[in-house]
Amino acid sequence: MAKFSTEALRTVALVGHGASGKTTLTEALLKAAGMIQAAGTVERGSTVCDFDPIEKQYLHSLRSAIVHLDYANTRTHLIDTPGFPDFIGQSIGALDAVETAAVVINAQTGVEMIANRMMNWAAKRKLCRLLIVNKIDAENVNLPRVLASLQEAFGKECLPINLPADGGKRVVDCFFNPAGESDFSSVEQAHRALVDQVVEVDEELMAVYLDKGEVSPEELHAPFEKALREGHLVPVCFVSARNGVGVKELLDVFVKLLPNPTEGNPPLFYKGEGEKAEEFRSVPEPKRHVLAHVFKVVNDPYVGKLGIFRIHQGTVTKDTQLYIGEERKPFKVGHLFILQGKDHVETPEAVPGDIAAVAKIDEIEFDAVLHDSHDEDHIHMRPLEFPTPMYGLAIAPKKRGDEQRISDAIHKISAEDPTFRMEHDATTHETVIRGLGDLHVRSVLDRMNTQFKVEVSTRPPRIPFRETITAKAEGHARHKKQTGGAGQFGEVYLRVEPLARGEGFQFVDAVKGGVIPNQFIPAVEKGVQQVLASGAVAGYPMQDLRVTVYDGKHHAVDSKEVAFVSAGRKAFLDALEKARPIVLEPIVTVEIICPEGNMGDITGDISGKRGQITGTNSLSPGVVTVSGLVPLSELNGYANRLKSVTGGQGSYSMELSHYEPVPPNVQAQLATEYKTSRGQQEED
Ligand SMILES: Nc1nc2c(ncn2[C@@H]2O[C@H](COP(=O)(O)OP(=O)(O)OP(=O)(O)O)[C@@H](O)[C@H]2O)c(=O)[nH]1
Ligand SMILES: [Mg+2]
Repeated sequence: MAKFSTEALRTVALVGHGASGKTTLTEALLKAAGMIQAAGTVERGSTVCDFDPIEKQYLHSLRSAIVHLDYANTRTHLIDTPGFPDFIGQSIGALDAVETAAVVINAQTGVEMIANRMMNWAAKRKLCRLLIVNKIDAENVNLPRVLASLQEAFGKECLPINLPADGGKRVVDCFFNPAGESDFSSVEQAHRALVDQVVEVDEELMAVYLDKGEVSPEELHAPFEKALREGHLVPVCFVSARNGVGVKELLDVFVKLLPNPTEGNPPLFYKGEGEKAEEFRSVPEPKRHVLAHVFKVVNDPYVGKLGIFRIHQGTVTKDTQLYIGEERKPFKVGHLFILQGKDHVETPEAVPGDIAAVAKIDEIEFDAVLHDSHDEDHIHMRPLEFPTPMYGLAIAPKKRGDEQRISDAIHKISAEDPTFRMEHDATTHETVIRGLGDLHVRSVLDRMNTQFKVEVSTRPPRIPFRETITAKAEGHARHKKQTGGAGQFGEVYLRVEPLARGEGFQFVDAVKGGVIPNQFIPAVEKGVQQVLASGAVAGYPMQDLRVTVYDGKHHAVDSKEVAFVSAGRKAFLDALEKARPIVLEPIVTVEIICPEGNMGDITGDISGKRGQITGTNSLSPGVVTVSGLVPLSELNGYANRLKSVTGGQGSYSMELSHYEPVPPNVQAQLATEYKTSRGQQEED
């Protein structure tokens, strides 16, 4: 197998809205680079990237897939990602493995929600960005309008690097050889606009350009990379993944214009934990110590666990010993792979910029840093912000005795997917799985069924309400016990006060003069925490408050941990009674995709559910997205409701936005339910 140096590598994530054509485009690129004989189609389930049986059934990518294109002495590692909002976690993860985010735009529909989010995400993480307008062959597309809307949405730095010509039968180059006519604007003008934009990042070249009126493509290379890196230029190119127009030209853009790993912005790492962590950037040199980041983990039914990582620094071979995070013992790589969809190809070595994989190393987890020396212990990559999954279903095994197998399956699935989780509610004994939408959770249930051979029944889960306080108050308690031998003594004074929404819980030790000795402060906090977990109104965990312990008493002989735990708990309960506690409910942002004809019903329905519509958007001809803010409790059973309103054509996803107080009648009802259930428990 040919070897590629770091300079000969490119890394690109294809991101963008569902059905914009990313998987089809990957297929066209593989074909154009000579990696496959013929391009498959999503409809026939014959693509390299949508290889999973569930993907073939849904006609959507559900997971990111990795391929490589060897073309013109360059290897491009390409990640095809899902665009459906339910599976956005996979796209976010992929952005951590690449220099360039290539955002695919469907020419039929223009800028859509996920494209928008990905452009912002990529900018925030300082990735180079490329816009690819796909489906230029489709009927009723207005390409000048699409280009204008890209500039409106993402700025004047979005400039075409090629343009459709001959009625969309080919594209003309606007950068290297600007000649000929395009379908809708001047090639010469497009070329000028590009050069003007690029020279702005290089004063010397700007002077030459103003003097001579022209600069060569070679002179432009370094400033071009700089402009990409600084977000000063976002090239736009046109393709039809279906008939191949512009695909070879896109490959040339990858090879000639996209940054190699030494030309991109190196990613941010941290060494150390918490506030003491120091920032640093990896250096993409093959001779340095290894730093690789696991951005994806797959449990493959045939090869077992596969850890997929991007190498940011150093060289990995089959003989390399790698540590996983802080583990003391290394593992030997043994077999090193690069991926082509579901196929693994063994490779002798991987250098900075490579995306590679190892199989059957059980300790490898998503987001782990792999390294080859203890000098690199305690290194983490800047954390990714994944949406909080809110769409939940309570599950129970269909067959008795399946509990363990279900729990194993769910652990494997949630280890792959940071937007999927399982919770066990100790008060209701419910096991709840949570994802970003019904399609997401349904796909997990399908996978449990087909891959892990377990079946579960489902029902709507209890809502994760929270509690907080609305007033400042003071609390006091003395714990004193004198039974036979040594006694127990502890006394605590504390203050509670509300914090802003989302600030969580703070515990402050303001005790002066050692009236509560230092070693007992954790005991006081423990007592407070016990109450925090079970709430003051209706049995829900409390948040957004501060507890300050400011006074107390101890006894030289009788003070014990248990005494301060108990005094802390009682003092906190005392304060809560006066602090006007309330119940908070989760408010979620929902994105509903439905046929245009159902839009009126959907928006009316949302408004009737104490919800608020925040926007509507046309997705593709006849299909719209409706966005809104709705209390989660109002969405129980919404999947069925949407199914009946839209005749099965609708789907929705949601993520946590914030918490808000529930209306007084709901609070009263929750408090009563809680009291009744407690009463019953005591009787039992
Ligand atoms: N006319 C036309 N249709 C295309 C083109 N590219 C893709 N399609 C069609 O668009 C639909 C969606 O294509 P996919 O490749 O699955 O889109 P995707 O972006 O991977 O979708 P997700 O995986 O859901 O994010 C399919 O029916 C394709 O055949 C194109 O260039 N022209
Ligand atoms: Mg796809």
